[in-house]
Amino acid sequence: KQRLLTLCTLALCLATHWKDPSALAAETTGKPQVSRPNIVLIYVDDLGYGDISCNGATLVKTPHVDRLAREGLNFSDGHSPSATCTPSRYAMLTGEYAWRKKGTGILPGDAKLIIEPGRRTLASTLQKAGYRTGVVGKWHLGLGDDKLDWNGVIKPGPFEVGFDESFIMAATGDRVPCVYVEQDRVVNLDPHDPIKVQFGKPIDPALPTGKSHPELLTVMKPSHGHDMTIINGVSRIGYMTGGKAALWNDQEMADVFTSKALKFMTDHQARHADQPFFLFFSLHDIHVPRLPHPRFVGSTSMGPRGDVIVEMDWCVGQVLEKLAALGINDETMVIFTSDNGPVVDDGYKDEAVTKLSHHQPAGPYRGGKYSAYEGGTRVPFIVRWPGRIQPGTSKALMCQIDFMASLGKLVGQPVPPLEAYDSVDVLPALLGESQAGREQLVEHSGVLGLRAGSWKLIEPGKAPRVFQQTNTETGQLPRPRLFNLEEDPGETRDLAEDQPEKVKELQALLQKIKGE
Ligand code: NG6
Ligand code: CA
Repeated sequence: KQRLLTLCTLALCLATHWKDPSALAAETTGKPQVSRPNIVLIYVDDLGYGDISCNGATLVKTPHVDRLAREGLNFSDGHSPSATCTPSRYAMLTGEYAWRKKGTGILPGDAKLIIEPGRRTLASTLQKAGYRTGVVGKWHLGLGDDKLDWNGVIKPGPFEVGFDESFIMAATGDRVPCVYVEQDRVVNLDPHDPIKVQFGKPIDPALPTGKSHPELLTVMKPSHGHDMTIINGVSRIGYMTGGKAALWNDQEMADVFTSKALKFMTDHQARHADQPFFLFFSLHDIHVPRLPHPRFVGSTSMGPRGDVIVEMDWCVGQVLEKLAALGINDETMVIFTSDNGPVVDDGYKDEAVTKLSHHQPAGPYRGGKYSAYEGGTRVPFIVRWPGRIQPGTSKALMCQIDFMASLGKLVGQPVPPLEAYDSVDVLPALLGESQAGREQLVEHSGVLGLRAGSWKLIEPGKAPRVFQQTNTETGQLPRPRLFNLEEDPGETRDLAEDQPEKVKELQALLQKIKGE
C-alpha cells in the first residue's frame, strides 16, 4: 500500500511538473501555441558584439536589429563556436566542435565539402521534423569532392547535408570564385567561357593580378594579402579565369541575397504553407571587401565598415517586413547572430581603421576575430519569437553549437547525443524560461579557451601577442591564462599566477572535454 501511495504521489508530481512547456507559455502569453515555428537564422559575417546600437554602438544605428532585441531576448553571453568562419559554421551545423576535426579551418574557395554527405545536421534534423529548409548567402563549408568541376553539377553541397533549396556563394567575398551557385549550378554561366579556379599558384602567370598591376585596382586596394585575381576592380584571394557573365556585382550582393531570402519565404507560404520552414540566411556583410550598395555609402561617419553595418541592418528589416506581410510573425522564430567577432582591417584599405573613432566593435570585450579573448566569439545573439518568447535580456552562457540539440528538442526531433556530440539542449534558456545556459563552453581560436562559471582559462599558445596585420590581440601567451569574467569582463587581470589550483582544475576539465 505504501508503495502504491508513493507511486501515486510520483505520478501526480510528474503530471504537474511535466507540463508541456509550450502549453505553459500559451497560458502565460495567451497566444496560440506553436511547437514548430518557422525558423529564420540570420547569420551575419564578422559582426562584433558592439557593432549594433542595441548593444551600445552610437556611431552606427541599427534600428531593425534593435527592434529584434526589443521584441525578443538579447543574450549578452552568446557565442559563435569559433573565432573564424568555417569552424563556426561547421560546428553550428553539425553540433561537433570544429577543433575535433582536421580540415575545418578557414577554407580556400575550391575546398571540397567538409561535412560528410548524409551526416545529421541542424538542417537535416529540421527536415526530419517536417521543415522545408533553405540556405541563402555565404556557405564557406566547401563544395563538391575531388572531381569538382565548376562548369557542371556542383555536388555534394547543401542538398546533401539537409537543405532543400540553396542560393549561395561558395566561400567568401574576398576569394574566388566570385559567382553565385543556385541549387547545384553556377548562375549565368556561359558554357563557352568556362570557369577555372585555383589556389596556390596562378592559372596563367601572364594575367594581371593585384600584385603585378595595382593600377587596375580601381575600386579597392588590399592592405595585406588579397593581391591575386582582379575582379570588379578588387583583387582577391586565389586565381580564377573565365565565367565573365557569371561574376557577381559586389555592390548588389546584399540586395541579391536578400531578395532570394524573401523569395524563399514567399514561395514557401504560397506552396507549402502547411509545413514550417527553416531559412539559414547567411549574409556576406560585414566581411571584406566592404562594398555597400551606393544608397548606403556615407550613411555613417565610419566609412565602408560602418556603411555595411547599415546595409546589414536593412537586410534584417526586409526579413522582418516580409514576415509581417506574410502574417507569420507570431509563429516565426528569428535568430540573429554572427559567425565570429569583429575585425577592423581584414586586408583592404577601406578606412575602417582611420574612421573608427571611438566605436568599439567588440563592445566591452577584449580582442576580436582570430582572438582567444572574449571578443573572438562573444557575438550579437538575439532570439525573437513573439508567439512564445517574452522580450528581455539574458546572461545565460549560450553557443550556436547548441541550436541542433535545442531546436531538435523544440520540434520533437531530439538529437541522439552521439550524432551531435557537443550540442547541448539549452532550450529553456533559448526561450527565456531559464537563465541557466551551458555549464561550460570551449571557445576556439588559434588555441582553446574554457569557460566555466565565472572563470575562463586560455591554453598556452605560440602566436605573437598581437597579429600585426589585423592588429588583433591574440590572447595567447606561452603559459596558461586565467580570468574571472564576473569581476573582469574585459580580461585585463590575469589571475593564473595567483590561482594555480583553479588553473589546474580547469585544465583537467578541458582535457576531459578534449577526450585526452
Ligand atoms: C583570412 C583573410 C581574411 C579573411 C579570413 C576569412 C588574408 C590575409 N586574410 O585568411 O581577409 O578572408 O581569411 O574570414 O587573406 S572568415 O570570416 O571567412 O573566417
Ligand atoms: Ca566570419
